[in-house]
Amino acid sequence: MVHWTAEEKQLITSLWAKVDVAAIGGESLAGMMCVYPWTQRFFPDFGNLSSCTAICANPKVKAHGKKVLTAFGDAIKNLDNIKDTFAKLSELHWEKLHVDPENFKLLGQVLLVTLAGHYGKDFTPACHAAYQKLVNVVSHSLARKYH
Ligand code: HNI
Repeated sequence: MVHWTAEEKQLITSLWAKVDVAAIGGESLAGMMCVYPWTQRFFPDFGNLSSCTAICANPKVKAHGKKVLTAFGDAIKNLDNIKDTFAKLSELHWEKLHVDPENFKLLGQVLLVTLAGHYGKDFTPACHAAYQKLVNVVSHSLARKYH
């Protein structure tokens, strides 16, 4: 099980309190689809993904990004129990969606870059390290039910 120091918890929750979940979620998901275009194939019903401009303006991408980042918020509320929190989501991504878990890492990295871009001053090296650990744990937990 992961151990979080009091400082890490504090860094994560205090930045999270400032995060605009809809904006950052939409931008992160859109960023992943632009930078790693093969990830688009998981979203065949999302409409126009023909360019980065189209992806960034796509309302389905925005809405789904918000949903994904809301789930990150659930992880933050349950830092000591992320695995159980994501058990159902892990099953869904494996059994129904067939998302390769490598993609969880890609989204995690784009999320870090997006947070740095928006909250630069608050996104200190220590905060960055805590969030790197968080995205690693999230991607691990989502991959747990894979077999
Ligand atoms: Ni993901 C659906 C959370 C990464 C592809 N995903 C969800 C839902 C949540 C969610 C929440 C909605 C579930 C429901 O409807 O019950 N996804 C997360 C989280 C991550 C993540 C927290 C973090 C790394 N998902 C990814 C990645 C991909 C992905 C990296 C593909 C590249 N997810 C999907 C797809 C769906 C989905 C596809 C279904 C979308 C739809 O059509 O509604």
